Amino acid sequence: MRSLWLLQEIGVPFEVVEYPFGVALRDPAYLARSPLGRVPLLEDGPQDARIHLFESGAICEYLCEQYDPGMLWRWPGHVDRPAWLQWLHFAETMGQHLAALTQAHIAIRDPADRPPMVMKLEARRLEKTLGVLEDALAGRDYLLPGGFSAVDTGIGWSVHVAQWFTRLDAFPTVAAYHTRLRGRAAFRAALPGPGVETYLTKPFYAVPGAGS
Ligand SMILES: N[C@@H](CCC(=O)N[C@@H](CS)C(=O)NCC(=O)O)C(=O)O
Repeated sequence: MRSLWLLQEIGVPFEVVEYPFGVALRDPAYLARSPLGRVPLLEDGPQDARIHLFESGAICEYLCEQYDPGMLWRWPGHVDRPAWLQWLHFAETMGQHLAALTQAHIAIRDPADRPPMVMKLEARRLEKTLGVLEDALAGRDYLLPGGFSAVDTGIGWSVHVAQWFTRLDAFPTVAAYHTRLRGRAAFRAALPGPGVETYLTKPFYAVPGAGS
């Protein structure tokens, strides 16, 4: 989703090929291009010089370098370059906690096998990352002083998914940032359309025994 959102923000034409979680991602032809069998996978360039990228942070940087006219990227030497890199990779730190929570609450099918301690710990660690954002966003609309950039798609998507596992009300500045991001036409254009199956089927995933 963060790659789709960025593509929409850049405005470059693209084609989406959907691979449902499960056997489609274990197909040898797919694994030859994305060896962990995960999404996203970006393919670009002519057939005789095709590139394949299977890490969303790398996809973000590549798309900015190749296609952004200068609004979303902060290139080497730019005054905001260090902060741009910081948030580009912090999105993956958040993604690790979201992946652990998704695994514990959703991917493990049998509730008896789900690990409440992991859910609790990862929710707390996710909240720590939201606390970092709460401070970083104080007094500004987006992560960088120069305004909206590609790193807001990476971090913004993590914030968006975080609301399924923790209450954003505890982080009012982050909640306002989330509202601001959701108002962007490119964000809305990237969301799954009606009828598309997503894995987040409940309104909220509470730790069992910890209330809602
Ligand atoms: N660090 C990778 C994470 C990729 C990843 O874990 N993707 C998930 C979906 S968000 C996936 O494909 N999961 C399917 C699986 O693990 O089988 C990235 O940011 O691209």
